[in-house]
Amino acid sequence: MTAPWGEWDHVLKLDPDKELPADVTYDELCATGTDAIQVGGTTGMTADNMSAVIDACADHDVPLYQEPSSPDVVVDSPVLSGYFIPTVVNAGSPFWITGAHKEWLRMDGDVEWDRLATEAYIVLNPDSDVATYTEADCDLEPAEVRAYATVAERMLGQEIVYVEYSGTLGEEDHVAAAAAGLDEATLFYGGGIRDYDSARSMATHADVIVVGDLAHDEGVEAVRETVEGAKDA
Ligand code: 1GP
Repeated sequence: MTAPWGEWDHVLKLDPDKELPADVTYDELCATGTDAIQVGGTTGMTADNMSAVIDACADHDVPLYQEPSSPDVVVDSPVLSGYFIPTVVNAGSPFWITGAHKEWLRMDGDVEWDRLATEAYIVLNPDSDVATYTEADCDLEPAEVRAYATVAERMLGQEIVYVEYSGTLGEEDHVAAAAAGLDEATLFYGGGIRDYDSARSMATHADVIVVGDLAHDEGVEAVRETVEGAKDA
């Protein structure tokens, strides 16, 4: 059976620590045509602010996933379709590879495994919060990105590989290299998608485009354009 994300082109990632523009509602963002909403962020995450965004999106039939950045912010909610559990394969600190996961399982012995999807990040923007936090080695050649993608899929059994340029548009040859390293995992790309063209070009390499800051900076129409770009690729 194909995983749901195997059918997706576009994901909207909403950061509970960031405001929406004054005239924008979560309802409108859920109705942009995006295939799924992911609730997550790197800094300022709490179970309360995560829950507020999850609840605000609950009445829509777009699939809703939480991406917890640490064990203490996992929200147990029936309105969630599931959870994306991130691992940063090029992290400098092992905490972000297996340490946080070990702490989570130590704290919560009753994990619903069939609601979890594993997601291997390759973090490539050295100026991003996620790179700083995880002490990621972002200085990678395309061949190294390709090898990391294969390690994630073949050796770590990850269902999703996520090339992450959070905050800036990435190098297409690095995204293409990740795609070349995968057979079965779904390739997500995120970072600096601001319009139709950037969505469309990254979607020629990645299976799924993730759009984040644009929703918080520009609002509904801009997000809708990226949905069109991702779907047209
Ligand atoms: C962040 O990859 C996502 O985790 C999206 O990045 O905020 O730059 O769109 P942007």
